[in-house]
Amino acid sequence: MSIYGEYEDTLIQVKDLMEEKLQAYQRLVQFQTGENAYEHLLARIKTDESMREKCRRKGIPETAESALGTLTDAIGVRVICSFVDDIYNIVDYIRSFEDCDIIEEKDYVKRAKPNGYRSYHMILGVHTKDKDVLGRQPGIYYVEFQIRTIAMDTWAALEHRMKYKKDIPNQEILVAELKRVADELASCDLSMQTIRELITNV
Ligand code: 0O2
Repeated sequence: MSIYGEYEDTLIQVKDLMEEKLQAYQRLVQFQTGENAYEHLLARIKTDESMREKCRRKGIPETAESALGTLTDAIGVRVICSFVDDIYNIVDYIRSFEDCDIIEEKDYVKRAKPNGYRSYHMILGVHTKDKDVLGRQPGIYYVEFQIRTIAMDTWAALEHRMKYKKDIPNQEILVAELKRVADELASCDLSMQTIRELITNV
């Protein structure tokens, strides 16, 4: 039995709904401007194994209550954009969703983490007609959004891999190098944004 138990079907429905909303937004922006709202979209439900591992890491029981009531990233949606401005347009669009509460927002684009990590994070509480793990009906299912540029995403993927490779020599040098690259990529993102504006305003 999956850690999500009887709530798994609703979890899938909420994930699909978020995906559909963002796909509809992509179509709308393409129709209105001829450009993409984002480059690609990745929506997933955290696997049973990863969720159990996260519960153990956080020192909480491996239960549906922990996975869906305490933790908020059972449903994860990652939106990858070409330009920094697109991130904020998507954030505004997500803020406009009906029957959803914004639980948390973290702007690691404007305020990068000390290691150089950049991304916009949002946790949404999506209201459903189905019961949730805490017995509420309408229920609330959490969704974690990570919205970032292609450059930010490439960096995060590499840095994530490094975290799991504990035996890498000269860790400090690598951490400093990664931070330097993150700042350079952020500077490139800004330049790309400026070039886009210059082209658009011709
Ligand atoms: P996993 O395995 O990806 O789910 P906080 O306690 O508020 O400081 P919290 O709760 O981890 O931090 O929230 P935050 O900072 O919004 O991070 C949520 C997720 O963003 C993380 O999930 C990562 O996926 C990603 N993330 C955050 N910081 C970094 C970073 O420095 N590097 C990379 N590569 N990804 C990051 P989890 O729970 O850490 O793990």
